[in-house]
Amino acid sequence: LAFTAALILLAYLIGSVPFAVVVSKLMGLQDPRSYGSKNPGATNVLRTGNKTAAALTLLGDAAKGWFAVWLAEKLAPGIAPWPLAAVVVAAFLGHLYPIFLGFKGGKGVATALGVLVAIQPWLAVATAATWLIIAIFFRYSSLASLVAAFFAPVYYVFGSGMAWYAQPALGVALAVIGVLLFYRHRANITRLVQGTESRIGGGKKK
Ligand code: NKO
Repeated sequence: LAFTAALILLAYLIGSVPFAVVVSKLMGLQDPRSYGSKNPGATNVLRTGNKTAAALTLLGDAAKGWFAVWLAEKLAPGIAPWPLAAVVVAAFLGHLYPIFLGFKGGKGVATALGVLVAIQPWLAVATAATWLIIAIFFRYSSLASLVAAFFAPVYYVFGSGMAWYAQPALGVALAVIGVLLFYRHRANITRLVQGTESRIGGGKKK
């Protein structure tokens, strides 16, 4: 049990590494918590116009989610579904409430994508494709994230009935992540409803 607790804590610490802030600092950009949506995430870093920095943020925040889950499975081969689900949620919570940023973190989209890759690569592909389609059609990163967060648990459940080997515990973990993702986007939801949300590609497109 102490070992499981250590794995969960480790996942939380890995999830806590804020790549938006780290990448911005390394590349000499402003702290993403000081402009735009003030969110330490890939979308907000893109608002500087630096696509490389945004891509590295996305890559880093996703990679840490994948790595946290992969490491737990490596350190505890055959880890049971519920402890693994706790590891998954802990990595995600690390990004939302990072110990390294006074517990004020991001919205968890990229990190959620990373844990999906670790859980089931095809689920990650389907969810990322959903994000991309909404982003291309509507040009709102937040809306794309919300739609993807809604569908990821749905895909998991339906996928399990077909080919994917699904665990109820991981389905619950994805639903919890989805709910938290909506909660973290509440200001975005208000802006979407009011029509004041900023679109991808900068500028106020009509
Ligand atoms: O600054 O408030 P903002 O406008 O920046 O940002 C809103 C945005 C915050 O998220 C990010 C990360 C962007 C990542 C883009 C690629 C993600 C593709 C896959 C989505 C996976 C969804 C998670 C499923 C959860 C179960 O939203």
